[in-house]
Amino acid sequence: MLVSFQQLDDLGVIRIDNPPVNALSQGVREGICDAVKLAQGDGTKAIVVVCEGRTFIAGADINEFGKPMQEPTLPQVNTALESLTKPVIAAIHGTALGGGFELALSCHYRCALTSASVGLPEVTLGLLPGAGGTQRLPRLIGVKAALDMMTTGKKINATEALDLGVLDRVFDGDLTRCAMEYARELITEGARPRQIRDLSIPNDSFDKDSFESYRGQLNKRKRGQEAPQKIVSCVEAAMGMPFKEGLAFERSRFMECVKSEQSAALRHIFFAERQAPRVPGIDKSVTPRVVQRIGIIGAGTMGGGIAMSFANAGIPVTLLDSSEEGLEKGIALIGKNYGVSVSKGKLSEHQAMEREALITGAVDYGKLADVDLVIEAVFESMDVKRQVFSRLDEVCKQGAILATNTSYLDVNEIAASTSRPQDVVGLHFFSPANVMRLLEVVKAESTSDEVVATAMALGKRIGKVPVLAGVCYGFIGNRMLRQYAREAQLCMIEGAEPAQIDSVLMNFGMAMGPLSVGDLAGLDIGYKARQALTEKQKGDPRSYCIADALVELGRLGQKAEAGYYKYDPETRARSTDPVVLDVIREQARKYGVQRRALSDEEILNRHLLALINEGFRILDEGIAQRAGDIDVVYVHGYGFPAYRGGPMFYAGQRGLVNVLKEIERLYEDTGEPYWAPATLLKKLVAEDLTLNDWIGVNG
Ligand code: 3H9
Repeated sequence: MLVSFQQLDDLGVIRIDNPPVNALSQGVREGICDAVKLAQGDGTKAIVVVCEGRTFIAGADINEFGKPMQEPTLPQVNTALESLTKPVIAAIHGTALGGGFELALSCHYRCALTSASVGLPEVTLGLLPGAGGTQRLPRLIGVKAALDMMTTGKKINATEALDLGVLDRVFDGDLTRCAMEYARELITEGARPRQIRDLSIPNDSFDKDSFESYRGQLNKRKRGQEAPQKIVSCVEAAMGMPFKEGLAFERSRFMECVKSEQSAALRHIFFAERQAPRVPGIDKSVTPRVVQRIGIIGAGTMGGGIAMSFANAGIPVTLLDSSEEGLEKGIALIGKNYGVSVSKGKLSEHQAMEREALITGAVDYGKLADVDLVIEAVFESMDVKRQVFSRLDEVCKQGAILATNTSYLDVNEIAASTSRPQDVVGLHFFSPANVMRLLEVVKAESTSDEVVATAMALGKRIGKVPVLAGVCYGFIGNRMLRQYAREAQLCMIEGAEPAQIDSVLMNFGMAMGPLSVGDLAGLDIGYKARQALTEKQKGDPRSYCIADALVELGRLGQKAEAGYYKYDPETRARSTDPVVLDVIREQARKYGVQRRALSDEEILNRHLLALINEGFRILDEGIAQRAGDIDVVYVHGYGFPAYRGGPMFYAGQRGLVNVLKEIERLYEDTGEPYWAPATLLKKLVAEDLTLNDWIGVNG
């Protein structure tokens, strides 16, 4: 039974039981309405609302969005609860999120376990709180605090909620018992139903200018997103309209959001993230290995960041470097990074110390004898990697997993340098590794299912989104990036300035433009990698000649204060550099490229279509398990705007027929093999299928 009502002496208990997270499906909403009717009619003096399982209600049922809405709606449920004529107390454990928190706000009193938290994460789904949250929360805690909670979507813990006045009581122990005691206390005191809708927001708490400036900040913080601005409008309405009208205003903005492409995209990412760690081919009987201690080889920026990821999850790490000096530098950088987190208030001194203490330095491979999993993060050279892995093969215990953080190299070849290729896997972290959520788990030919299952489980344990990838040059993310980066170079040599290219992609919503990314990472990295390739492997010289010429001029990017842009040494502000424009023109002359003006539309299309076409190939070859995995890779590893759902979802939104037509046109215009439309894309269009249909067919 999804919802039950029970009378216990003078108290009524509404109990919700809809695993896994008590989402407010239609059945739950109906059940609550029925329970409210019973509660109103019986002889009880107060009503307690509790949930079974691991959490209070985690929100509306996200699966229902995009389908026809069924009554009773959540605002109707909340109005019914709020209108009860005896005190209603929400008893919260786990997380009361979204519609779940809004339901709690419709109760007259709120109590919670100290371990609980509350929040309105709708904005992360391209939505706004649509069941009275935008109207009730500002009445309860004031405009600024309510706006901050709703536009960031961040949860607050029970103590903060108590301080803000969101909760009336917190306790440890048995929640239902404590909540019932609290309810009896309220009855004894003669407490009345306390409806938030009757509270008023002081008129002077936020004026027109404050709203304008808040909107301006949001334009930067939530660039391109519609829901945050609508949240501000709803709160303005809460200040200017009677409650009922405010609710109607909120409802219509909410419905606009539900129907928006942005929300569809963010909901797609929500489910894709949760699906990504699942590997259908692995038998259910396969259990992940126990991982208690990690070894990391290479104390550089990457190795240090990986070490922090594990320490942050409470897992001890042995960080090994080939030199004492390298190790000291690496450990010092980790200390500095934790220091920054403390100074920003993200960690307490104590937490930072605890985490640092979990990382032990070593220069002797013997110290890795007992680790359960070791990750190599050394220089990107097959010779070096092979040496490291044969050494690991000698020192690591049987059953230890040997992982490489390589970005491009062949994991099969690395595995072959050990006597236990079944235990070798790629664990590709993204820089900065302690921040970026993506983890590509690269399955080589011999990698065992048990090792893949362990890597997926471990990735989740350290808060990453693990995505399975097959072996190929660059796996999923970097293989696609190559196509995208090529278009940036070609657009430049054909006539666009770096600033135009970057601003087109920023306006689309990318976290950074491709050329700014190059400057940040350092242009020497790609340069060095190219030096190791043959002319044939390097491909069309027009796709790297400008980058090479800049490096040869010492323009290595931000660290040299000069790359595609020049950088102010004090402020690091970037500006266009005429020297770069000269370099571009010179390279165009050298390769006989006739320069012309490129439209923003052309630049955007070429970059996105290059990603999409390669994405289809990757899917067809089985390098990625599903289109959603590719989207997760691009959103969490490459700054693709989540509100556009990732490149594959975006392709679907544009219509696969249109995408194919545009790629065919580029192929016709250029004759370049990389613009040959991907076979899978052609097949889907020919059979009038969507990417979802294809996944359905191929499991
Ligand atoms: C809303 O409330 C709108 C209202 O303002 C207005 C309405 C009119 N619905 O994350 P997990 C599934 S918008 C459906 O792995 P955890 C999830 O897909 C909503 N399903 O667990 C997964 O399924 P599966 C606002 C949901 O312990 C399973 O539950 N609320 C929902 O790591 C376990 O999830 C939110 O945005 C849902 N609402 O984290 C909260 N939530 O096993 C979204 C979860 O088949 N949820 N599922 O893959 C969360 O943030 C996390 O799930 C939570 C638990 C913190 C609750």
